[in-house]
Amino acid sequence: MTSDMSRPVTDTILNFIGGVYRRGSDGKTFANVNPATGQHIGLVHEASKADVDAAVAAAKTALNGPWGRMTTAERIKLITAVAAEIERRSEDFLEAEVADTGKPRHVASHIDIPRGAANFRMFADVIATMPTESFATDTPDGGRALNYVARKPKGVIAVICPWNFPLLLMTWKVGPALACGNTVVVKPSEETPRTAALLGEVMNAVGMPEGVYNVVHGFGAGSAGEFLTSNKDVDAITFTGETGTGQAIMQKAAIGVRDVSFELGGKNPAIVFADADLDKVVEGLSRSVFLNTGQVCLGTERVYVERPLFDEFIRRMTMAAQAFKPGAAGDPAYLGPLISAEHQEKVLGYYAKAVAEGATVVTGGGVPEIDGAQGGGFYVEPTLWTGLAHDSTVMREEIFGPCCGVIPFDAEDEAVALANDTEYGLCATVWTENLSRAHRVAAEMRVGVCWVNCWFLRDLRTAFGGSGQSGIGREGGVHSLEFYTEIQNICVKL
Ligand code: NAD
Ligand code: 6OD
Repeated sequence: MTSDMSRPVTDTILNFIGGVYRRGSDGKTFANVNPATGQHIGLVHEASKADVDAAVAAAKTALNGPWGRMTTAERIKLITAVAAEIERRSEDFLEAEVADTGKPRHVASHIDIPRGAANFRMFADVIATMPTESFATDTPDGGRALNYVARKPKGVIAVICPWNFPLLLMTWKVGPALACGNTVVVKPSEETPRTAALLGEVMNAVGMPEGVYNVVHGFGAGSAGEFLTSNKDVDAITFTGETGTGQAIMQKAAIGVRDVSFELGGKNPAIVFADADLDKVVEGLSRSVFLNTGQVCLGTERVYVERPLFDEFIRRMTMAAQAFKPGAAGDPAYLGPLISAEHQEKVLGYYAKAVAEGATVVTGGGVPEIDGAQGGGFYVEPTLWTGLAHDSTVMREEIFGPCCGVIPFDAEDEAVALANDTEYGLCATVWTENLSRAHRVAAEMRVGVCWVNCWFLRDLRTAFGGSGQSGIGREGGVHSLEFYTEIQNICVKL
């Protein structure tokens, strides 16, 4: 294996193993593409099986080395320093994230990068204040025993990430994993390797012991993703991505009966009641449908609107959709590209399917005309459909694009039944000014998260995750500690 200390986020994107940047040992590379232009902007060095095994070995060694011997206070200090260093280098992270995803700078600077830092700081705080359980137990001989809980790191955690919020979703796992004393091997998406690589520089800058944080680049099956999940020294796997990929990873996790935490796909509904404040609804849904060009697992792709509000809702949402300008880089109303040509083709396939299934295309439905360098980018128009049957393909399958189908309803129980009629269960939004109805309907939603009169309003202490095929387990606040620690009960006879 050759080592190379050159910057990982220029045109050469390297693996980070045992504190050192490395090319892949078998010399394979793949192109890094800017989705806003379609241009090749870098070369990613793919990790071989030997490289992935070396990363896991480095992570295992670190567990038994200085990292494993540190006090919680020492670890918290380092993790807090990571947060501060991300903030100090926020412009570098911003540049890296925008280059990989093509997303508007204002999205990355308001969401992705600040959350990258917050994910470390928040879990350092959680671990610092976490109580443990204890019981005074009566014993059969009339004496007493003390039962208490010791929380230990689980070991080497594999962190497998998607491309839509690369730094945010990666650090959402790495922050708590490190706070709990584990070490990690991260496999970022092949589409978005830069911020994971850049985080290696941050780790070295703050003096994180080598091997605590490792990054291997590559693809899924037959590549770094599968090499990582197949390595028996990986103690647990945390994954964010498609439900089908989760199923493949679960099969690997079964070998050695390893624990998994999964955040998967969704087909999230919104229910809009006639008593809702339409200004709030349009503001909220134009974010939940179009933010990040619809590439948000929490995004809304099904909207059920109470009939008296339906026409006005469509009129207002159409104006909101048309206000987005695909490709106008720098503008606050800029709608970025989809992540790849392949994803653009998939989304356009659904656009065609919607028409074939009888949809009325209220607005959008195609590829925008864009001049200049961005003409080569992977853009689609923000799109609204009416007239679709509830059981049409487009209303059932996750599209992951800037689009939604809108269906009218007449009664509350009808809306609840329609919203819950899905194999997914990630999130829902409910829009009403009626307080009793808000609580009643929210409680009936079969989802991990239900937002009322808002969307993607995050408090990192809350349980986050999906029901049904949207995931396994919950992360966030103390819930993350359930996954990233092994609980031991110690019983002391007094
Ligand atoms: P994906 O499942 O295609 O890929 C995710 C990661 O898994 C990538 O790093 C990929 O290389 C890796 N991978 C693929 N096959 C693998 C295999 N067999 N073994 C090991 N690793 C493998 O997902 P994506 O296209 O990157 O992301 C979009 C999907 O992610 C959407 O379905 C979206 O809903 C979901 N998502 C869910 C959440 C959530 O919180 N629930 C958040 C973001 C994205
Ligand atoms: O905010 C989070 O913690 C989180 N996991 C967001 C997921 C976004 C999906 O695209």
